[in-house]
Amino acid sequence: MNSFARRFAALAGAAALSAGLAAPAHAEQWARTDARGDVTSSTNCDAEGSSCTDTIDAAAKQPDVLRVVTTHTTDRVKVYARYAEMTSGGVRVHQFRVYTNEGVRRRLTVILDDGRVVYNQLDRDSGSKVACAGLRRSIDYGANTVALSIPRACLSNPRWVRVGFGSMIIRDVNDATRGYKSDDALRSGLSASTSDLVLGPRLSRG
Ligand SMILES: [Ca+2]
Repeated sequence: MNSFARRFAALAGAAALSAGLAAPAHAEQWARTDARGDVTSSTNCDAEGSSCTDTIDAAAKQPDVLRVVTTHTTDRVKVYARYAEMTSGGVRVHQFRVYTNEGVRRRLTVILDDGRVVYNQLDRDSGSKVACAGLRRSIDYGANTVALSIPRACLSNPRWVRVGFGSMIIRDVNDATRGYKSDDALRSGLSASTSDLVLGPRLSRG
């Protein structure tokens, strides 16, 4: 995983644990309308793509998430996101974060380079790979949508899950200092370097 994705993936720790203790009502499906014009632009990063200067770029249409729907079915955990606009150019990262009632933390990260999938893997927070057959993805550039799903069996068949989702566009994979643009589907405003992807409410198996 490159440093941008790793940074996006990191910083969980105590925040994730405390968030896991404060979950509201159970549900099989949960949806949120995300703010329009809340893409975080990260610039002037260090050589690792960290310690950037983060600002809101209200004019950026990519990767501006407008709507996210998360679903916990009898056999899969799913996320669906709709964007203001989505093209296939450049390097894009979509990350689906899952936290379970057993304290299992996983991330499904999909990285595309000009529309070609170059990374599609379920990982632990540490970054180590979790073997999982049956990961699914559907990316529709006409409808501006991304849908990802993980079999429950790859998550230890949880009683409930909490889900986060976000996307980023890397400006130059050969120059991490140039930074990236990102949007957390469950948070309005700055997100890039402040904390991990926000988790939604508990979703019981439907
Ligand atoms: Ca948004």
